[in-house]
Amino acid sequence: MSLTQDQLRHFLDEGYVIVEGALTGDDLDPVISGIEAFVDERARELHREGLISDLHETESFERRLALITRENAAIYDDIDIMNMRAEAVFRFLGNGRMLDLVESLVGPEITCSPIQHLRAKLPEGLNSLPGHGNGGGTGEEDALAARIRENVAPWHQDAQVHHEDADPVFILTVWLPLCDTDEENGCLQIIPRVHHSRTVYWSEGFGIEEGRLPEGEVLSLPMRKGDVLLMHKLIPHRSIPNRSGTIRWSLDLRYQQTGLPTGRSFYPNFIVRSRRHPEFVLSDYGTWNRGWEEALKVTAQRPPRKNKPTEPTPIRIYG
Ligand SMILES: O=C(O)CCC(=O)C(=O)O
Repeated sequence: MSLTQDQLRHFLDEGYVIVEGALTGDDLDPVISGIEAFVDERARELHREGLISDLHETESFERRLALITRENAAIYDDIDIMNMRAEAVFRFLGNGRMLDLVESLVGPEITCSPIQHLRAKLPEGLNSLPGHGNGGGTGEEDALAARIRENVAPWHQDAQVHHEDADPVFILTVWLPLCDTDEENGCLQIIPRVHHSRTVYWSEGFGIEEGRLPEGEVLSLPMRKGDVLLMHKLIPHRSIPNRSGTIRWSLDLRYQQTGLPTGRSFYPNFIVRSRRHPEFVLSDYGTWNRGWEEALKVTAQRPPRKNKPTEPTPIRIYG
């Protein structure tokens, strides 16, 4: 379903809208099964190689990877979309129900941006969760604590995460949890309405220090599995620590009008919907998979943006 007039108005006024219950088990279960299969296969490899002592195979989707990561972070390190490259996730990037919402804002010619992440947001207290294997007060424990801290996104606008060529492009963020999320397990927080000022609030290049945040109320966005958040790229947002005992799984994807720069020219984008040229829609998983494989061979580390202002920058966005 397209956005309703009220939802459209909410997005235009507030810079975001949550569409409750937009997705069902039919949409999300294959994604979760794809991730579970990846975790299971890799866990068995690590176990065979003696790198983990317990498969944790009876644990839930929200706990298993956390317990494995406590012993060995190799699977966690590869969990992001472009590293894992699960076919189920590729299929989901073109999910019709999600794209109907996206089309309301981006139009009928839609490209999937390579700025896309699967996040397994680990529990802050992972080392003290009951169960087998932990960092044991060693350097490994410190490394794990550092990984958990990295997983808490600081205040930023998504306009800060792409290169200069996409500054004028309207890129829509689509954020969705794969489990219910709230303030306990690290939901998103945003400052609504900031997009009206058409400014990127840089601090030392990326992120926004608390003292430099634009004024406005901070809203926590608890969401249920199946809800979808659509967000303007100028809305400041962050995620808060995960104080629960389970992983907060989520996807953050970006879509834009076809033919415009993505701000990540070195990584593959692809057409997910075209009313004018449906034959250009990429439905071949192998092409997508190889595209990322080749791109990551050439550019394993994303090069930083050259022009990283430290002062707020007025911005003109077309479309
Ligand atoms: O999911 C999170 O924890 C952070 C997501 C985020 O910052 C983003 O989508 O830009």
